[in-house]
Amino acid sequence: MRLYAITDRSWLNGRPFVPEVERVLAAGATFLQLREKELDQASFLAEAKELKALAARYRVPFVVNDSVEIAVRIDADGVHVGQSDIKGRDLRSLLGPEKILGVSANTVETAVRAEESGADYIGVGAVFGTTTKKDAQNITVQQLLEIRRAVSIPIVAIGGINAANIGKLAGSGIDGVSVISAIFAAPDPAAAARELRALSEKLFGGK
Ligand code: TZP
Ligand code: MG
Repeated sequence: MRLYAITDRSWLNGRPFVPEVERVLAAGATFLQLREKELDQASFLAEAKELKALAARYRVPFVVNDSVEIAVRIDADGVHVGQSDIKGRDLRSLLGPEKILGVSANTVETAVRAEESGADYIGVGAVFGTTTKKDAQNITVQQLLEIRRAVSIPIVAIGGINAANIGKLAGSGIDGVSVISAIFAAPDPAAAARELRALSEKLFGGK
């Protein structure tokens, strides 16, 4: 979970998508999520298949955002869902016991419920200001600590994390960071990923 990269082609300014993702994997991303809010379903499906094969070559787990149906259909390693994607469904049953289930949670209550429902990890944020997700609610490092104490599954922090502010998460007990724009909007996404991976290892690797 140390450097969890989430795709968002809108930050790439037309630069080719799959080659950039491959460079980010080669540079040390440890987890990959396809999250493309603007793609139609057919394109999302095609891209998901392509990234699944790519991530497998780098031995990095690959999950798709939002849709457990697509995750199952392409036999992804798993799915990452937000609270609004759950809708009272038993996603663990739909996904099967071996797959990765990630859930976004930014309160103790939703985090505990996610763990009880079979989540393998939770994503918590936004820990810093972000423009990537317009409706992201900010949480404090104190709230992050409270969530850390309430669950025992791995936690990745998300939201506005970059090389300049990642140090503020030291001591929060997280397992790693989840990053979109600090990687994909960087002039050199691979270099950004390399730097973030090194920082994340230093800050969160000693547990
Ligand atoms: N969930 C909470 S904040 C966020 C998501 C998907 C956006 C993270 O993107 P960035 O660019 O790393 O701030
Ligand atoms: Mg969602």
